[in-house]
Amino acid sequence: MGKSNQSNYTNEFLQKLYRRMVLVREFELRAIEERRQGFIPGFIHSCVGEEATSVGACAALSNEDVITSTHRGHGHLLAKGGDPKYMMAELMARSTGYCLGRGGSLHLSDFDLGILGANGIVGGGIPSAVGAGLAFSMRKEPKVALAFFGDGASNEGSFHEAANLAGAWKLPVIFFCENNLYGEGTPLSKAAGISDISKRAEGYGFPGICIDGNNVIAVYEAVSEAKQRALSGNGSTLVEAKTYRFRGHYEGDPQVYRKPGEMEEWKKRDPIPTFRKALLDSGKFSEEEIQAVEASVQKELEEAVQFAKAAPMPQPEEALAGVYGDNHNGLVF
Ligand SMILES: Cc1ncc(C[n+]2csc(CCOP(=O)(O)OP(=O)(O)O)c2C)c(N)n1
Ligand SMILES: [Mg+2]
Repeated sequence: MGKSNQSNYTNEFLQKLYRRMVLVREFELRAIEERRQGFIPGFIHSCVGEEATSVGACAALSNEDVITSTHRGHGHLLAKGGDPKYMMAELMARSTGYCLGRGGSLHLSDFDLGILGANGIVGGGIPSAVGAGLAFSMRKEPKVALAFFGDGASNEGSFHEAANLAGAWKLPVIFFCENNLYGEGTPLSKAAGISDISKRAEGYGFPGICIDGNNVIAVYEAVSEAKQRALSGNGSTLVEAKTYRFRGHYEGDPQVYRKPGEMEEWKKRDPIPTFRKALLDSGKFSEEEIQAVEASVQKELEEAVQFAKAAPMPQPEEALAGVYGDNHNGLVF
């Protein structure tokens, strides 16, 4: 049995991976539609096309492990077990959202699930993950911190400084680069002198590996190995997952920068239909079983949207809740 072969895994695990990928995709499409109808203020940076990276990576982590996310964070949250109800409510600026409706898409977090936060600052989450890794190391806790970031973020000083410390101190950190070939409208070839971000790991004294980010099993296996390395005291790993986003950098992006035919080529490798076909071809799942999973996602999302729309916006008198120390004014985060 070769590596990255789904026949090595239980049906329950495979179904979990498939359901989570469908949940991420459908959450994004629903959020885009709700925004179009005026229910979601602000920007949406969707991760449509990149579902295998978040889902594969988080499947290798436990609740105790932590992640830091990015501006394209919905998939990271859902993959780590984030609740679509509180996410949708936050996107709709409702008081029942993850941040009581004050943060929106870019500030989703759930500390109980080890989700230290989405982040509007490119590269901003990486040093936080290294800080968490340092805490685990000092307390001798068997946990890892995984930082999601993009190819664009890997050119930021924050990445290099954080990676340097993680290498020097052999911290239990997984640097997980989602290389979708672009930072906003700038192709990686115009922003860096290398095409494989994973090569940068050598400069910091830990391994870097490059994988197919559209293959959820390959992602899961790479992160599992990196986690094992970290928990054995051997320090960090840089995992570079090559992938592609199927929508604009943000909703409304005219996308004039894409190469002709590039999208069509990547769509042939769409992570969700590819995995769906593999599940059916394996004979482990019937078409009806797969459709039941897909229907259950739609039901969950419908409930999330209704939950969000039923809630009020935050009221002006609540503005200071959660700003100072323990003074939450009775509101619970
Ligand atoms: C420090 C900082 N610089 C610039 C920006 C504007 N900006 C937002 S997203 C983005 C591109 C990030 O590209 P990448 O890291 O590859 O992530 P992707 O959007 O491709 O997922 C930029 C430049 C920002 N938010 N923060
Ligand atoms: Mg990018």
